[in-house]
Amino acid sequence: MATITRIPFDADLPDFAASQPSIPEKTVTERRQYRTVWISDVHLGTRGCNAEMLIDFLDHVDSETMYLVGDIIDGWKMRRKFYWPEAHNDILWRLLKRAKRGTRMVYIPGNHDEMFRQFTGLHFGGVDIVRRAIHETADGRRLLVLHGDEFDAITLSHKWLAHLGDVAYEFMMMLNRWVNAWRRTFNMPYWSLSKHAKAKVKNAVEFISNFEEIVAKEAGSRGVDGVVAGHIHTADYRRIDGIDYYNDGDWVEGCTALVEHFDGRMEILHWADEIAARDEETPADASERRAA
Ligand SMILES: [Mn+2]
Repeated sequence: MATITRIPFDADLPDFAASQPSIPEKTVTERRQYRTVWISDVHLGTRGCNAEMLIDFLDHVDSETMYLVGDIIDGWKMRRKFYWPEAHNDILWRLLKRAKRGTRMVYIPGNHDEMFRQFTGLHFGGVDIVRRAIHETADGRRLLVLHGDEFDAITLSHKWLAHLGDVAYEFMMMLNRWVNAWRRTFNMPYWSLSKHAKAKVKNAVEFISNFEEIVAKEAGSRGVDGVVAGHIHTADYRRIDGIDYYNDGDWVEGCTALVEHFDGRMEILHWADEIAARDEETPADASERRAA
């Protein structure tokens, strides 16, 4: 008589509820709570992505609502060369976990993850995918939230040119990694090369300020009080013609997030500085560093 072999259907298939990230979640006694968090330009799937820094951020910060303001996954780079270390999986795991824990997650795909734009209006794993959003702050301001490539004429009409810029940018990010690997050897804090380079190059400065003004003007014409964008990898707050312009920066070089406190006050968090400050707070760490 034939015996029936029971196939353990789900025994060896990992499922999200039971899975764990390769870098375990830090047990932080109390995560910093914010009303809202905005991050963008993470560029998962590229070497430029500062995954460890973002993982640290996600393990220390929580919010009622979180906006992923585009370029979270870099589909352009992935098409050229597949690169997907475990730490990048860990970030997706943490974002999905957040949705599961009850954070309202809103994903606004950018130009590097435009393949997700076709899913606009859908809801996946607790994450809403939208093209743009209106966020109402605790102090009653209405903010238009979008990625920002909509206003980048170069990106739209000459995609090849944007890709060329991408190669130069990639080279700069490689230098950034070398500089920082070297700095780490000497226990020096993280330093953003292109942040300093951008501030020195006149064209880059002009490009950034043009972008900011165009985005603010567009938001103003739509009757909102302000705008939150990403895309140009430059965290900033400016009041332009009565419109609040915010940019949440990136997790490639600047490692910044935009947060809203429970009273509606907005703040840009520079996570490298936060880590440095945290390290200084622990005397044990400091003495260890001195001894090294
Ligand atoms: Mn972008």
